[in-house]
Amino acid sequence: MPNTILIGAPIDEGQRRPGCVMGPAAYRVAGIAQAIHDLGHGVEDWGDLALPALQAATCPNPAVHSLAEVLGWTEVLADRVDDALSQGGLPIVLGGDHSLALGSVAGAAAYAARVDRPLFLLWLDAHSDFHTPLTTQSGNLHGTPVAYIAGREGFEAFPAFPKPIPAERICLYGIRSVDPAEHAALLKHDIAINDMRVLDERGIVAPLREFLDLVRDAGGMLHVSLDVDFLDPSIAPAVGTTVPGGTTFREAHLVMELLHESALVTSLDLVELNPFLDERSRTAKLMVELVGSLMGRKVFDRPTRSF
Ligand code: 4U7
Ligand code: MN
Ligand code: MN
Ligand code: MN
Repeated sequence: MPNTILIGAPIDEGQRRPGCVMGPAAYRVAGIAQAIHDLGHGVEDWGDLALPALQAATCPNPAVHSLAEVLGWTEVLADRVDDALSQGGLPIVLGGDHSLALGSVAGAAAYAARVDRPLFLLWLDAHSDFHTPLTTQSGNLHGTPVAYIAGREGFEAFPAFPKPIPAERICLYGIRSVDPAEHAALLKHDIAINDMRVLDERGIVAPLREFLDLVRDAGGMLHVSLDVDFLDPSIAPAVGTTVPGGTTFREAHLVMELLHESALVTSLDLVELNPFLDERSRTAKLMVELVGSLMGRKVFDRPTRSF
């Protein structure tokens, strides 16, 4: 496995519940670097990114707020994630709200385009995040990254997305809250939508394996974006946008274990942790444990899979 590179992204501007700014610090206090190191991987911590000088930006939708800030974060993150991949590292972006994925995935896409490999996206989230700045009613840009990544119109204020990811290479997983405008747009795109209804019926393994097979067959890179609200609020309360009916402790670990086994993940976001809303750090600790499973921690280390 490549060296892990931690990139702190204390972004709070993509939504309105202050606290995600403390996310990177909470992950460090919860021991994310040590946990990865203990699994035998190299770890570099690049510290927290800073917001660059703001450029004026406007959007026809008056609901949209903090556009200039989100734009600034997008540019700096794209650059740093691209740098980390170019150095042969596995970037883990410590958020910060989900608007950071506008930048992290843009950076991964720029790198993938340069090395001429297809990029795939696994979106672990309660929400589809398929609004554009023109359709969002809340005006919170953390609800827009999948649309940007898929190349939808409405992002004129943003840098052109390096090479939009075709719908067939995007997998939404765990969703259970989709706004009408997102729903209408998703019907026009061939994105794999594994909502909780699908996962309840099929279980969480089969749909994930199908997607991972696509990535493997294509020799692809895989960006995973893990929103805290993918998890059920009963196990992960530290998030501003809780939605009941999320994945359980074991389901979430199993997703991470399968991802580890696949050896396909090339970059990762940890987003939406709001430590101000946590209960005795349990959400931050759970997120670090999930990273442990992704990096190879097992309940029992069988030499072969003969069970
Ligand atoms: B997250 C929402 F209205 N769709 O647009 C919106 F339900 O990154 C929520 O997944 C977006 O947490 C949630 O504000 C964004 C809302
Ligand atoms: Mn650079
Ligand atoms: Mn999200
Ligand atoms: Mn969400």
